[in-house]
Amino acid sequence: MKVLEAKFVQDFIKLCAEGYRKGWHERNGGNLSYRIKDEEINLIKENLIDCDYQDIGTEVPFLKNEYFLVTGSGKYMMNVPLDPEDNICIIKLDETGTKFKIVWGLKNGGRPTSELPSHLMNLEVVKRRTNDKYRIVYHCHATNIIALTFVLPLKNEVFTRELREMATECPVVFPDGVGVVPWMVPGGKDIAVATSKLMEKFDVAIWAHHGIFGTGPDFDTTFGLVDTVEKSAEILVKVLSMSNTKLQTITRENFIDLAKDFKVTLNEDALNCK
Ligand code: 2HA
Ligand code: ZN
Repeated sequence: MKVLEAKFVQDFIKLCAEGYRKGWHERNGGNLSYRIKDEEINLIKENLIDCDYQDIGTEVPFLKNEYFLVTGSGKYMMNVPLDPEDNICIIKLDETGTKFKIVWGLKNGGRPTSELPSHLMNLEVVKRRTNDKYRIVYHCHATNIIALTFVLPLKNEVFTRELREMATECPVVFPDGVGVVPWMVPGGKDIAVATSKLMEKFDVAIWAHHGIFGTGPDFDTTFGLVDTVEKSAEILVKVLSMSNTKLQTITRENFIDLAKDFKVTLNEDALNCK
């Protein structure tokens, strides 16, 4: 099978296009990675090429020998559907989990996303945490979430409570809440370590004054998660723009009732935070 005919590649491209349509990917902003299943790589194996290994810039031994589909560094999400082979690539990790090689794509040269250390460290943490279920890490520059990082305290429980309060389905979509990374230099190991620590607990990490990282088992769930978080952030921005007091809201007791009916366990720190 040709690489571009594979369902996971089509789904990857669709997410890039949808994120761009949302306005979350100005210029080369944002990136996406997918940990490819064995049966998926077997379908396209005849198209893969060999080349030299390069350093990842961090260690991810739990992902050794695995294959990933990732966006290219400096590439625009806008262009992914128009010419996938120039904008995305498949990489394979070596047997130590410290090096990668490009085995397909980036046909005019280039490197995987500048945030590769964050993507791989997050994918390693969530692979372990979910017993192999989670395979996607998506980073975008969602406008309203970024705006909130200038006015809310950069605390996990505050962001979780504020976002949850804005949309009834939030506690069901992200019962564990969201984590927040203070402003850090992007692209390196330090921010990757800080983000992956949060991914031990949360499916969402917000980078102050920068954007959001979401993770999940498949493309729709991961995109839906980020979309829900950003929708709540948009409502909160509108509420804060109209008034600094709420006349009514979803109360702590309401959340407890919701959690009981929907059979989810809500993060207690956020529930008790006022
Ligand atoms: O330009 O979003 O964080 C890609 C990015 C870096
Ligand atoms: Zn970014």
